[in-house]
Amino acid sequence: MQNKFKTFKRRIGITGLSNCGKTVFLTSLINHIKDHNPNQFYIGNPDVQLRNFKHYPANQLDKQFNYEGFRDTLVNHGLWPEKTSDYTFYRCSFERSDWLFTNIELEFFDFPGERMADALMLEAMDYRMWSRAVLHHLKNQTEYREHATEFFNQLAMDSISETEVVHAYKLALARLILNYKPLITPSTFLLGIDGDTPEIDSAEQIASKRYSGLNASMQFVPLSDAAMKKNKELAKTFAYRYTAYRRKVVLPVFSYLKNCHRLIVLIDIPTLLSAGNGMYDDNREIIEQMLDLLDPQTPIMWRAPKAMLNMMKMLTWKPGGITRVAFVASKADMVHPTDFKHMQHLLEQMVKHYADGRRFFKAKYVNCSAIMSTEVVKGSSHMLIGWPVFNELGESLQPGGKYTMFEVSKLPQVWPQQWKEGEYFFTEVYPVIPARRNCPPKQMGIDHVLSFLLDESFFE
Ligand SMILES: Nc1nc2c(ncn2[C@@H]2O[C@H](COP(=O)(O)OP(=O)(O)O)[C@@H](O)[C@H]2O)c(=O)[nH]1
Ligand SMILES: [Mg+2]
Repeated sequence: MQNKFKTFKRRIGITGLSNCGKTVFLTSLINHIKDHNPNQFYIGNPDVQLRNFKHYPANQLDKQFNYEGFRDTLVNHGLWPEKTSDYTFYRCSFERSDWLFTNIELEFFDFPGERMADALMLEAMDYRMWSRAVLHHLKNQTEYREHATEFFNQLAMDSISETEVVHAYKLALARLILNYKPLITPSTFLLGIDGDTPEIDSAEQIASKRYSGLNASMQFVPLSDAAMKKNKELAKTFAYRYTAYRRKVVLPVFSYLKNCHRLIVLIDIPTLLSAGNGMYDDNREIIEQMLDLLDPQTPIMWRAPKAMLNMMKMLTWKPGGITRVAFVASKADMVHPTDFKHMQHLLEQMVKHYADGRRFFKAKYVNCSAIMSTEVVKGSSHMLIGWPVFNELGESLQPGGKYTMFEVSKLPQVWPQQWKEGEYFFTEVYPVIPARRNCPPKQMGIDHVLSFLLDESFFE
């Protein structure tokens, strides 16, 4: 590191809905950078080697990405990593053999897409504006409205009871979760700051166990203008709790995100197909909202002065602003390889039209499997082999059991106009990962993503 003249320092956000594979993706990526084997992980061309890896503590000490712990869980327990925190950081430096004068330093920021549902709380949005926007959304979309009848009845009352209105709102949120609709706010109801998610249960049970706010005594829900007028004290209380939530949960994630230079957006196509079109719609909306929010309204051409500035003070962080986005179809090993082409098409159909209309970043579309955990059955186009997590009866199986053959759905060529939960089926498997610590797992596509993100034109 000492004998290089400059450092390529970039912040990279990794996002996607909870459970789409962010933690596994980053664990595998770090493993491949750290213990690089050019035969398994191409950067630019097969001769390029990554070396001199160093790990540094990230700025927020309580939000470190626990790479060693996650890898240990994978190898020694044969399990996928546990959820620990809603967002984390990982910072490292390394060199690539074809960059003679430049060292690389990256900070990864892994954060859940669900937080985008709180984007309404940004940009000078106060409690009243947030309430209006949420109620508008709830009222005008049938899939949302039908779950919120009791809540709207509560709002129409002359004197609103805090307990009842909070419970009615939470009941609506719980029903949305049970219908795979992740676009709900306050988003901690679905994904807590410790990374916790609700257990699958009745809507009543979920509503009584989760909070619509920071904690049990800091809950708030949206109130209509009329309801605020009639219930001034309650509106004041909710406004106070809203502000505390915004400061603690929303601002840290969004302000860091605005300073990122690259973004990796993971889209879990097997889960979207299994869950039905409601989840697809929400996931797309979440991605679009995020990119709208990140749009600096500055076409790439106008970034030249910034680029000059950056070249002059070569060792500081480049000014924030996302210039490259990798859209990743994750868990590709859950579909049959004969469907990889369709998988990539589905990914592009979902976001390309939107991304093409945004000129502030370059986009790439990649199928990825962070840890290839299945193999194909010779001669078949719909059978895979792996260690299933459940048997046909839905009972849990232990890791390290029998390698089993199972059938998976064929992917459609285009997203159907509508589809129901369970129409498509993919089998969850345990990870297959080498025990030797400097031997990274078999991957697909992550190297393309890293190559794309390390590349940069003058105007970026
Ligand atoms: N087959 C397969 N499953 C994966 C892969 N990556 C993630 N998964 C599955 O997706 C689950 C969630 O992954 P995780 O990285 O924790 O998701 P996060 O919530 O987005 O961080 C894991 O428990 C695995 O079941 C992969 O590369 N292949
Ligand atoms: Mg995670």
